[in-house]
Amino acid sequence: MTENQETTEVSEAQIAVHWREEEYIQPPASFVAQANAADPAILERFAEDKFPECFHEYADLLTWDERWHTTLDTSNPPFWKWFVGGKLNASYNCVDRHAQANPDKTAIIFVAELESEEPDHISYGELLRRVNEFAAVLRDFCGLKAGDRVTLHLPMVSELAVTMLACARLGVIHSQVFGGFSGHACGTRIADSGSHVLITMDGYYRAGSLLDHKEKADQALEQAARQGQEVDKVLVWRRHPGQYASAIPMAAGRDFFVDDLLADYRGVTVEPVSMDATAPLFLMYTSGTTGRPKGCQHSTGGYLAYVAGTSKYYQDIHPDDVYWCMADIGWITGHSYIVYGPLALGTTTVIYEGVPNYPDGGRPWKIAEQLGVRIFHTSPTSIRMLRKVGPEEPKKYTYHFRHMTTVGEPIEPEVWRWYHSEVGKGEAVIVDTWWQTENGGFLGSTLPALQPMKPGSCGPGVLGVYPVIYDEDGNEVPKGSGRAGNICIRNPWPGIFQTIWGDPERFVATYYTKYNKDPNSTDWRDWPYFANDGATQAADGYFRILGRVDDVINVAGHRLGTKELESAALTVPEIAEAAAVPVIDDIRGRIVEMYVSLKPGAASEGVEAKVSLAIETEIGKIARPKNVWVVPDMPKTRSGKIMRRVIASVSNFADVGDVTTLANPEVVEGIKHRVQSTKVAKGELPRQLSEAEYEEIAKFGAES
Ligand code: 6R9
Repeated sequence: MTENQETTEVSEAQIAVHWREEEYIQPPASFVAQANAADPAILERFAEDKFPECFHEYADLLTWDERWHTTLDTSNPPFWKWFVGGKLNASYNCVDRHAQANPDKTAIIFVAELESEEPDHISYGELLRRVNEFAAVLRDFCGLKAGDRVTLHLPMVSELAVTMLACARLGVIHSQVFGGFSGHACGTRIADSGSHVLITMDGYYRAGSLLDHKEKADQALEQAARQGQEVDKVLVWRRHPGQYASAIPMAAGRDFFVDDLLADYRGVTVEPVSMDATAPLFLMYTSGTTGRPKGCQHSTGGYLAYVAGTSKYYQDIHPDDVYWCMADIGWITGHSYIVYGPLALGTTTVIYEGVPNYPDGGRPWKIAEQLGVRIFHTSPTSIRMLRKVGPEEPKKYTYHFRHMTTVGEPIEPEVWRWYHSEVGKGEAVIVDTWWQTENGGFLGSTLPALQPMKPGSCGPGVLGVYPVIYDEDGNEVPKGSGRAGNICIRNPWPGIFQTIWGDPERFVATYYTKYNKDPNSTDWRDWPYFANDGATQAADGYFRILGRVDDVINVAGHRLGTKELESAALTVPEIAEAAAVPVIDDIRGRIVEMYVSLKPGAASEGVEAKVSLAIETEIGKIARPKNVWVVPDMPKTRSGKIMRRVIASVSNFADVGDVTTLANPEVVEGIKHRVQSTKVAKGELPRQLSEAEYEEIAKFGAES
């Protein structure tokens, strides 16, 4: 590692960054007046010299059976332990204590996709009853106990939250696999976690139809068995108790309807098991660019404290709010900011079953109006989609958001402004929250009443989290330098995952080895967390996330971030979504190719030229795309992230790989046909890719 920061050589981590500075936007006075974090003294309380004790403020939001004796134990780096000696139960904290204080208050509002089904308001008292009874099934019928793992493969229904909380009540480690994932993907995760019980549902509504979900359970069990894992019991919730939505028969002695089982456990109560703060609460699998999915293991005390604290200060949740996060509980965002954070604070959280545009692009705003939602949380991809299918829809409804969140990928300033002015009606603050499955909760965000918004930037590190940007050699990239590098977190925080389930070496190698200063040190300062994201930091300390470090296109030695290319494309008014991918080029190494989709009704005439010009103007000639493909829809993951590796493969005539986990696998063939036949006609014939090139394309911007 070199001390010299004035090096004239451009290192690998330094991406040419062409972002323009955006303007600040101040929160409305009405927001500031009521915000949970309105006094700047909070920044002092979480200043670096107060670390790690500053996090007592988060832990004190919870009810502990026993208080911790050590806030942060660093004796076995980087396996940090938070609140050691403390004991608590997550289900008690999310349910019992609110049910005792306020039994009739609504905990969950379940909104079915079909509008003919009335929203189900579940009070804290009712939730407590449901959680107890299902915990009794898990304990007495399934024989589950603290430390066992259970795989959940559930859609967006209130039963998912009940199941998670029932597991937590027993100290059983839940591993929810996103409902949209295949049986195969579920089976792999069953095997990896060593689950003997699978909890699923017969069917659920998506885009207007009742999908058969139970069929995936049978596929999952076959796959798990191939990997040596036998499952003894499959518990099947029924979307409509008493009816069966699946064509797949129930296997006698193995598959059980939950509503049948519950009949034997009416009114049974289960004492919450007092768990060590460091006991695992759940696993959440995330996919990296290579290798098998990583089971991120999250702790009980540190995690719950962290999501409660960040929900309070960053989501500005008050107990009397109706709060709606439109993510899926099958992703970390849903675990932290639909279930655990909001319920720990005793608020009302909305669970919506379906797609945002069913039956039309006004549905979210209609739900918001009906339920009186004040805090709304979603992703750039949903915002772009809703802007595309219903730009005028928000105006038609009389909801009033006070606070809005964006999470999951960088948001283009153009899209941010639509979110702010149209969805938020100029009345709501926005937090752009940067974090990862591994992190438990937010890492980068503005504190909404105290730090102004800046479109496209997530803001500074959150309270008690100290990010830094390093170049490839571990030199700090100074703020305001205009250079990008690898964003790291200098210190541990309570929400950080404990390990990768069953693979501690990979945990260390993926996140800590790169910037570790001394493998023998037990000082956390020697163990920065490497987030695997690229970023820049403006002079004001705000970070702008460029995406995964491998989302970079190197054109003749100029490293271009996909996000800046896409942002430039989005300045063209007709464009709804844009994705940049590399094409192997013998002269320039890589060249940029753009895929764009249009807003409804927008004329496609001349769009290619406009996109090229926008990129040339915003970034430079070097970035000018070889082709701009106008496509009806981008291939996307179920969590809405554009699968750049799929279109990159199309552009390079490489195998598109497994597309079964896509939300819309059907779009791929059409895109492929159009792009490749046009290229052949233009004489842009492919050449054989080398193995390394092939791998680069096949994993370009890989997400899942
Ligand atoms: C919470 C979540 C993590 C990756 C992360 C980064 C990207 C998330 C972002 C963002 C820019 C934001 N990401 N939030 N990029 N701005 N506000 O999304 O977790 O599914 O694990 O994804 O998403 O690249 O590394 P996960």
